[in-house]
Order: sequence, then C-alpha cells, then structure tokens
Amino acid sequence: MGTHNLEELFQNKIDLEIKIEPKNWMPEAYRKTNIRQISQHAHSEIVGMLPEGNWISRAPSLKRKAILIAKVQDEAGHGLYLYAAAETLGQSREQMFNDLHSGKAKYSSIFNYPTLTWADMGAIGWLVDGAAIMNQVMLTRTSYGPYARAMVRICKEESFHQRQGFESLWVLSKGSEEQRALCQDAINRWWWPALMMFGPIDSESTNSDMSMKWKIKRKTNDELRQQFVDMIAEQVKLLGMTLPDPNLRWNEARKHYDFGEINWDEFWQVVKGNGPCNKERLEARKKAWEQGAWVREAAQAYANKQRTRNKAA
Ligand code: FAQ
Repeated sequence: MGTHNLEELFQNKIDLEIKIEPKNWMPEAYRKTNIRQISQHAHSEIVGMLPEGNWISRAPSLKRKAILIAKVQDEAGHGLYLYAAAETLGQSREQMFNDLHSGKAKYSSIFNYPTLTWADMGAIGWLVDGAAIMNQVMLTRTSYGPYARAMVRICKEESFHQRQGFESLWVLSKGSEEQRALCQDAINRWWWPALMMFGPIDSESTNSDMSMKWKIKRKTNDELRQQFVDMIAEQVKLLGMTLPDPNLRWNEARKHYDFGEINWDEFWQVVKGNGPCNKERLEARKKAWEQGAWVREAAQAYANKQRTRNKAA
C-alpha cells in the first residue's frame, strides 16, 4: 500500500477515536512529534523535582515534610512512565537523557524559577500542578495509546498535588501577618510563569496545527490558558489573596476572565536557556547522571548475572 493510502487510513483511525499503538503504522512526523512532546514532558517531571526538593530538608513540620517527599517521589514516577511511553516509539532512554543534558531537548519553562520561601511549595502545588492538570486532563484522551494511559494515572496523582498546594496556602492565608505576606508574595511570583506553561499564543504555536489534527493535543494553548485563569481567579478569592494582574476582570459577554499581557520576551528567554535557574538545573541533572553511573553499572551487572543463571538452569 502506498504512503498516501496509509496516511489516509491513519487519519481515519484518528478521526474515529481509535488509539494508535506502538506497532501500528504512523507517519514519521507523528512519531517525531510524540517523541518530542512526551520526552519533554518526562524531562519536565524530572527537572521539576529540583525546585521542591530544595525545601524537603526545611519543611516546617513532619507532616509537611512527609507530604513533600511523597509529592517529589510522584514526579519521579511520572517521569519514568513518560520515558517508558516515549521508548515505545523507538527512542532510547539514553538518547533522551543525552538530549536533555546537551540542552537540545526542552523542559517546561516553569522549573527555571527559584523557590525562595516555604510558601513557594504551596504556590507550586496550587498553580504549577493546577496548570499541569489543566493540560494533562486533555492528554488522557491523546491519540497515542501509551501516552494516554500514562496520563490517566498521572492526573490522579496531580490532582492530589494541587489540593495539597491549595491547603498549604490556605493554612498560611489564615495565619499571622507574616504568613499572609509570604503567601501573597509566592502567588505574585508564580502567577505569570504558570500562565507561560501553556506555551506561546496560538498564532505563534508552531506545532499546534498538526498536533490538533492528529489529536495529540485536543485544546489549544490559549484555550487551556483561559480555562486555567477562569479557575484560579475564583479560587484565589477563597484564600483572600489577589492575583498580580490589574487587568484581570470578569467579562460577562465572553463569560471568561480577561487578563493582562504575558511577558513573552521573558518566556522565550527562559526557553532559550537564559532564565534565573536554567544553568543550575541542567548542572544538577548532569551531576546526578554522572554520580549515578555506579547504580546503572551495578543494575546492568546484576541483570547480566541473572540472564546467565537463567540460561544455565
Ligand atoms: N516551556 O508549538 P508549541 C508538570 C516550546 S509537567 C518550554 O505550542 P507544543 C508536572 C515547545 O516545546 C509540565 N518550552 O509546542 C509537575 C515548542 O518548541 P519545540 C510540562 C515550551 O508542544 C508539577 C515551542 O515552544 N507539561 O508541571 C513551553 O505544541 C510540579 C512552540 O510551542 C507538559 O510537558 C514551555 N512552557 O505545545 C512536575 C505537557 N511551551 O519543541 C513537578 C505536555 C512551549 O518545537 C512539579 N506538553 N514550548 O522546539 C504539551 O502539552 C505541549 O508540549 C505544550 C506546548 C502545551 C507544553
């Protein structure tokens, strides 16, 4: 069968909501887009452990420490499911790590911002995990089977993450003047970077058209960003806090909140590697890779020994 017919059959499957599985025929560009997005998503989960990991040893109570450790461990698990999903498309894990360490592969801009106070843990849970879920609920219905299935489990854990973040800020918001100020300051610093997580505006989004046609993405960057603003603009009222945007207001005609201009120059600077923590984050990942070499070697030696034993038996 010619490539043209195969492409037509492939698109028919997508239109009929039939999942694409690893051994099915797929256009090369579909494979590449999925490898790009899934591996970048995996890298985001792994690099995303660093900003919160920074506060594990300084959590204010045993309960908060246990919650934070569990959350950071969950992110590691998400990264592993996602690397495994990308491997089903023929990309080796080693190649994915090489691409991250060389700076070729991207990861979410949000993780290049510093975590300055304890309140940042709450703000990350509420705003960063909140933005992540908004995008990831859509991805539970993405067309590539292994990615969609990984996202179902990830979303269950992410919704717990968001609730714990909100609850942590809730406690601060009911506390002393100093605690309330910490809470507001964290919201002020994380709000705009959280909005950037959804990616560039639709007219600048180079991948969206094909990703929507192939149902890798089901909603555009701007649609999801608007959904997020509408949700958070209501939730912030419960905290008795404000969002740092003088242009935020309900638009009755649109039935959505209007919001101010995002600093796209800042976004692209961060994506290009010039954010506040880009260098530090990559250095930490490279160091972990180098220092973990003995673990990989030991695991490999053990696997080889098992194989030899099994053959002999
Ligand atoms: N940061 O054409 P589009 C989490 C790049 S997980 C950096 O619109 P696309 C959990 C984009 O790659 C958070 N780069 O791209 C957690 C593309 O460049 P390329 C991660 C960005 O793929 C919580 C170029 O700009 N979530 O937070 C960003 O169609 C707490 C043009 O953009 C996912 O990865 C950005 N924000 O749409 C962990 C979800 N935005 O690759 C720890 C899966 C765009 O062509 C603690 N990914 N770029 O060179 C997606 O849904 C999509 O990839 C988008 C971007 C929506 C992120």
